[in-house]
Amino acid sequence: MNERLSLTSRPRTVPDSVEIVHLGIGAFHRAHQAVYTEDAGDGWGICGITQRSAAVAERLAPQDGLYSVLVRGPGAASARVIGAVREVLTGEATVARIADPAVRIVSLTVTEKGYRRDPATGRLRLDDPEIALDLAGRPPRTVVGRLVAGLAAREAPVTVLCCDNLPSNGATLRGLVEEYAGRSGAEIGCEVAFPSTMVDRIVPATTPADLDEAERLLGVRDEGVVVTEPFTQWVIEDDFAAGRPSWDAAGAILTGDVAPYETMKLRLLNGAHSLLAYLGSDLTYVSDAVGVLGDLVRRYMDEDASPTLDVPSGFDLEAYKSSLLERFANPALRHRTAQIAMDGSQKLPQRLLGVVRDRLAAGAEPRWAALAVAAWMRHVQTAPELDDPMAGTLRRAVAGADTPAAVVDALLSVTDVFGPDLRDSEVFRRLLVEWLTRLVAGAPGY
Ligand code: CS2
Repeated sequence: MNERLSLTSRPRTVPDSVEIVHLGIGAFHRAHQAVYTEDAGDGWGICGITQRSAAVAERLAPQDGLYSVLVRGPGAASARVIGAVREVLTGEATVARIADPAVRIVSLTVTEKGYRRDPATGRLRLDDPEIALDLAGRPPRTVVGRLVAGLAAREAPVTVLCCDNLPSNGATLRGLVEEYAGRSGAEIGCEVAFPSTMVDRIVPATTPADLDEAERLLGVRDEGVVVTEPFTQWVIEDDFAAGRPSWDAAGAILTGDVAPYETMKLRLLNGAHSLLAYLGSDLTYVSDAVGVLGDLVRRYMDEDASPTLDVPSGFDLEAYKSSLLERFANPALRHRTAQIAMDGSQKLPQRLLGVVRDRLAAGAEPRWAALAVAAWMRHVQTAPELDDPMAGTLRRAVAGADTPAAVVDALLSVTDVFGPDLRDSEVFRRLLVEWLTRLVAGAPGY
């Protein structure tokens, strides 16, 4: 494949060893951490492990792990081939791969629901049937079960690097690992660091048109194309037990405290994304939705989210918010609102409900955040298929609720999402009922 590629699109390095095991080798990892790892230039190789389906392994194996990243900006598209992924395996391999002493980092992008945590408290869901089966002693199949078994089988120090959009993702994962290890009786003898990270790059699902575009640009057919935007950001807590690639040389920010970046990104980018996805659900793409709802997104950011943020010193918040709106408006990126709308129960707490809580505590009314939550409630009630791990609970809650107030009360009672504090907030309830009434009437009036 290499000789046919132009110099600029060839892999910069093709490592001959594996030091990173990555759980969840979907499009996001390949468009983000794998690119940083290659650009760091230290030759660290990645073993990617698929979580739910073998499709990525089947697509990448015949290509020797090589795949291309197609960048679609407002200008011309570009494509380059990444060589950092050296092995692609399926889930059963996880424990043995983590146990390998040559491995120094285990990173994860398994989506919010992959952790099987309680969305409101962040704690492991012991009533999750798969967690219960793992704890009962079968060879583990859950991410946390496999991670614990792998860590228990090692002696050499290792870093577990969570790259999902969860609050305090490193500490959260440490809590899940400790809880699971305690309950399963697993003994983790090696030193393990759990730094937190903030990851950012919009990565829509790849379409057949993306495969064709990459082929046109590269001159070779790649079945493993991932498509993304020009922007990329990675902020990492610099706390590693066994070294790391020079990700800083590739543009990552290594810092002592990720929290301010993480809260800002979750509440501004992801919060706005969810607002667009639920309120703009009749529009297929985010770029169309932001064309119609851009002013409202700006009001959510300015009036609700911004006052809750602890902005890192020297950081230009206004420029950041404007850049988000520009990124959302990128017409070349066919990012479907439906892709963002899935798994709302797992996303709402860190994206919108933290904003709601902080504004209520300050005596303010989080109008726009409440509108986004009301739009999610409408989605729960009316979506032809609700793609959410809590779909059963949510649909049962709204079955028979025949007024907006009844729907609001039924969903607020799902304390796994809202917690008892928001369930009992009169102000929040009133805002939700007002908005849902207007949404149902088809006259939102914002
Ligand atoms: C999106 C994110 O699908 C979603 O829920 O909000 O995947 C978003 O595109 C990324 O976090 C951007 O960094």
